[in-house]
Amino acid sequence: MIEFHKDQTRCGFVAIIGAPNAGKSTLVNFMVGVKVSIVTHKVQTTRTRIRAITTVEQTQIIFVDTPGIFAPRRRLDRAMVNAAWGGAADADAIILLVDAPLFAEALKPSPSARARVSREDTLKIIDGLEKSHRKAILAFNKIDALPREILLELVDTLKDEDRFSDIFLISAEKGDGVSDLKTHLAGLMPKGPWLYAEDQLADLPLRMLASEITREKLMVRVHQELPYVTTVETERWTEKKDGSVRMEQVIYVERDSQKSILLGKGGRTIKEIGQQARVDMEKSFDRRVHLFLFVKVRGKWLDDPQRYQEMGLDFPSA
Ligand SMILES: Nc1nc2c(ncn2[C@@H]2O[C@H](COP(=O)(O)OP(=O)(O)OP(=O)(O)O)[C@@H](O)[C@H]2O)c(=O)[nH]1
Ligand SMILES: [Mg+2]
Repeated sequence: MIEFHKDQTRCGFVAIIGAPNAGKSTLVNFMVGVKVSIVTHKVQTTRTRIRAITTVEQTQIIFVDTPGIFAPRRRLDRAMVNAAWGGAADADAIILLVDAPLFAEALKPSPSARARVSREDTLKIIDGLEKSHRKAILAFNKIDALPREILLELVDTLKDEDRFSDIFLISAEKGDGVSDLKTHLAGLMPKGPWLYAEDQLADLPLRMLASEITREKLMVRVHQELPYVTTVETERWTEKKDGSVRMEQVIYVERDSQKSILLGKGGRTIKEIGQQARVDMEKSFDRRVHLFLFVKVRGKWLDDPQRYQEMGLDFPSA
């Protein structure tokens, strides 16, 4: 049991790292009890570090959600992976989150490419921890989707790895094991004053959260056709007298053909995306939202430093 003295506060950072799609953002959202980071069934959803804050008794824990770590190819990939490792470097504790069902599948005779890649990404992250002399808490996620005996076999394959201080079995979606993990983390945080107000849940400008909400809807709706070539920016945010907000967002794509896909027949696709985003924004901001979406073709936005800055990423030189 952790003992808190009345006048003694603790505060620290917990970075959650892992292969794409492991459930990092789902876990962060569950930990703080609200959705601060977008979640999709696709890999490479999170693009930058997102801080979410929770307070357990005298302890404030700042969770740092990070982009998935994978073998980067494009400039944007590199910026994302750098951001993830940067989050780990600054943290008081690191959780390596593993998609347990996918990791188990990779051990079978003929695994899917997706399972193989995810496992390789995870093993490379363990190497990276080794190189930076950091220990991590290993958390197998999605245990709701895996039989117990397979899970125990899985734990066996990594339990002797000396990079791990502890192993937790959790379901970030259902919440199994999450409160034990949270209590454990609270005990690891260093003494010090809180960095955020007790009721603050995230450290992300509202405009950016609004952009992220639209990007989530976009990824789910047109991801098949437009893999990773869009970015969303909130250009105008106007407070109205009646308490509502009028927002103008720009979705950048690289080519005209991508713009047509995004618009859809008679503008139907973009309209649907806008409606879904607006509903979520109204929930998150607790007010009426008038959302206007514009699609701009900006060839090579993936090589434009300004776009990276808007995403909260450093621009890698090559
Ligand atoms: N069954 C099950 N699915 C989960 C669980 N946690 C997350 N998921 C699903 O896994 C998918 C990926 O979740 P995310 O939270 O976006 O994963 P991520 O690690 O943040 O992904 P990136 O940001 O792309 O690196 C989503 O479809 C989630 O609903 C879980 O505990 N059980
Ligand atoms: Mg994520």
